[in-house]
Amino acid sequence: MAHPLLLLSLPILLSSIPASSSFQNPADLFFPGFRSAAAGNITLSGVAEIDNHGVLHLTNVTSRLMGHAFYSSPLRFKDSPGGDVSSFSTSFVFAVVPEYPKLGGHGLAFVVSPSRDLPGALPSQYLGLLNASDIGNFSDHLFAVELDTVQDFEFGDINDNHVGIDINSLASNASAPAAYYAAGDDSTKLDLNLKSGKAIQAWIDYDSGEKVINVTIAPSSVKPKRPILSFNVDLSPVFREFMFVGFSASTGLLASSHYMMGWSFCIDGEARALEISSLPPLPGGGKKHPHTALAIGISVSSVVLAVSAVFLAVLIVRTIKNADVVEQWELETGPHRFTYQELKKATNGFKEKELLGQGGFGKVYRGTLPSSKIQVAVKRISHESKQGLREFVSEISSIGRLRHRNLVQLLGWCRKRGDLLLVYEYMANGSLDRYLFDVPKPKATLVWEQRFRIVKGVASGLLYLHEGYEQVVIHRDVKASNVLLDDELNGRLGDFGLARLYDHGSNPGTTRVVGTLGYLAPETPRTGKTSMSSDVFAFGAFLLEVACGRRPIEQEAGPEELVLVDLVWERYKEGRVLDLVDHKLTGEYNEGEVMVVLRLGLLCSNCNPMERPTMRQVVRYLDGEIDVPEVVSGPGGFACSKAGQEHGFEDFQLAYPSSSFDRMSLPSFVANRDASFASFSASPISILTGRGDSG
Ligand SMILES: *[C@@H]1O[C@H](CO)[C@@H](O)[C@H](O)[C@H]1NC(C)=O
Ligand SMILES: *[C@@H]1O[C@H](CO)[C@@H](O)[C@H](O)[C@H]1NC(C)=O
Ligand SMILES: *[C@@H]1O[C@H](CO)[C@@H](O)[C@H](O)[C@H]1NC(C)=O
Ligand SMILES: *[C@@H]1O[C@H](CO)[C@@H](O)[C@H](O)[C@H]1NC(C)=O
Ligand SMILES: *[C@@H]1O[C@H](CO)[C@@H](O)[C@H](O)[C@H]1NC(C)=O
Ligand SMILES: *[C@@H]1O[C@H](CO)[C@@H](O)[C@H](O)[C@H]1NC(C)=O
Ligand SMILES: CC(=O)N[C@H]1CO[C@H](CO)[C@@H](O)[C@@H]1O
Repeated sequence: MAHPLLLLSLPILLSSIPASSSFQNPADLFFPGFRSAAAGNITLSGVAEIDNHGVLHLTNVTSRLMGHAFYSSPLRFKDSPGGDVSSFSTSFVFAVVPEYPKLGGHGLAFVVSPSRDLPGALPSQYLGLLNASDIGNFSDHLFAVELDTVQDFEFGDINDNHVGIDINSLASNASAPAAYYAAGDDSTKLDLNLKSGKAIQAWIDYDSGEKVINVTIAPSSVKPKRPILSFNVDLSPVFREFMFVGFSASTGLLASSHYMMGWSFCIDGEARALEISSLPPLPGGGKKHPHTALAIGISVSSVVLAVSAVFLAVLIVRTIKNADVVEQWELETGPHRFTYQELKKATNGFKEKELLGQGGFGKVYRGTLPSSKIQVAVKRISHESKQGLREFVSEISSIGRLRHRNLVQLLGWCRKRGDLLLVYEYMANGSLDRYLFDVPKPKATLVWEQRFRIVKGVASGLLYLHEGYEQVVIHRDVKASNVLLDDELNGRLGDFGLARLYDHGSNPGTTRVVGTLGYLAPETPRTGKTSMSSDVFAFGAFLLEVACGRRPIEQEAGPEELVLVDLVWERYKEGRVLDLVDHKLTGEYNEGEVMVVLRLGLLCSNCNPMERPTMRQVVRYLDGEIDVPEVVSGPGGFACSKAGQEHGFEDFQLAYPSSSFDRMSLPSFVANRDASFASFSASPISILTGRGDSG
């Protein structure tokens, strides 16, 4: 029913019609897919593209991208430049497919903007909409509804799965966790995961009379009656008379593919209904993400189960005496069981000549698989190793299913009597420590750009272990000698022999302490527990060794220079921390990046696990998305000395001081009851070195 006031204003409305119709402005857009005909009316910029099926790809999973897609013509939102914004309504169907199931990057937005290419905009947390200098400026005239899958503290994001209304800024004026109300039931709110990889429909409605904007999302084409976000705002000062409408999406160091399958938009009316089932299908058939599909649940408590499962598998495989020819595709689908003959042939009978390294629990040989000619590294776990079987089971059940470009992939395994053999991807350039340390002569020196890229890669690999997998995976032995370099010099974390899994949210089990001197978090020997923050501690030591080109603990150096983190902190306080930067870089480095790495190294080395950043934050610092805070307290500031004095280290054992790829490392070190604890200093690392003579 028309409001009397509306009837009164009818003549005015009528008089304005010729003007708008002469502009040939179709205010009723309908794109059930973006097939070639419709695509003619869409302007793409950035990496956005439309595929053969008519799906709009705003971004793929490459880092730091942005994509824009706008309706090519501006739309008239006001009758006159100073007038009120008309009501409008839009609906669209999108999908966010993250590279790793739980880590989105970064998000997408419906945008109303004075321009259709958003000049100067940045990717990552800026969503391709604005940049650091024009943010919050009223003259941007930017309105957006964001579907954000990363929590940006800078912009006060509520979580990593939310919808928000943004006006000239990315600090949302209103936001809500992604969810929807059940159809026909306004009181039951159901969670909705934006980065589920599945099609989600969104509706945005602005009522010019009520001056309210409503945002509704749902996993189907049935529009819930109640919106998830309702915000009272008069958009008239924000909009110009003519504005462009469209979408923007961006990726950061972490990335998602952002897809748009259909879109409708209408001024002064309701956007036409879209039916998900009649839209072009999601690329990849909306299949579950391969990383998810590969993942199976393993918890510490089920290790027993896993042991028996592996025995059973071994038994079954043994009885099936097939030829066992390895095809390329088999290597891509998961760990494969090799025959002993194959691996013997591959490594020339485990010749010394093929030996790549020797570590805590076995020798590593270079090999070439006879069937596929693929180069591999074969780790042979010796019969004597008590750990042998346990490590073996742990490795197969965990790392075989972990996949990330910064992890060394386990390709397969074999068991022959007491010998356990693990087959890994071959890393052409060996382990990182060979390039960093003077003793023995470094293989070659890596320039700063290479080092920084390796550090960022390892951080993202470790973040994947912590947050990207079904379970939290604690690496437990992060260090330069466990970082391997592939032929493109990408840093890859290897040696997951120490990894243990525990379910997200549950307490890490108390296990025998393993790790390497100098990388071991102070709370680990105290509590006997390893956690994500103890990995972060080791990562801090790793950062410092990469920047300074020295080991966390140097045996031969003078007593006051023994502990790298203490030394860095001393110099940092004196304002001359750059003196410690690896002299092999001959002063050629990006000072800003080096400072980020050094500061972050100090932050991660904090004695108090609560003070350390998470790997997710570490990745963001390294990516430059947020500034690393000034380090104001020393890493040992939190009464570390107590750690050692209150508890004996009786059962404390550093089992594997060197990696299997690493010939040169600190001597094996086993603590004993007789060790003197009297001379503990404030740093936990010096506590450990205090007993170094026992090793
Ligand atoms: C663009 O939109 C106009 C108006 O809706 C329509 O007539 C025209 O066919 C469209 N062009 C293409 C190439 O789809
Ligand atoms: C993503 O798109 C960019 C630009 O079109 C391209 O260079 C890159 O190779 C693509 N990445 C993937 C993983 O397809
Ligand atoms: C930010 O974007 C504006 C356009 O909105 C552009 O003029 C400016 O140069 C950009 N600033 C930077 C630092 O890129
Ligand atoms: C806002 O942007 C305008 C035009 O780009 C510029 O002249 C003005 O200085 C900016 N205001 C602020 C507060 O940055
Ligand atoms: C929306 O947020 C921006 C930036 O935080 C602020 O400048 C603006 O006043 C807010 N607008 C409304 C209507 O709340
Ligand atoms: C917005 O949502 C409220 C309910 O929260 C509803 O009363 C109102 O009609 C809606 N407005 C529009 C334009 O959808
Ligand atoms: C620095 C270095 O040794 N780079 C090598 C990494 O591996 C590739 C491929 O084997 C070599 O070409 C590089 O020289």
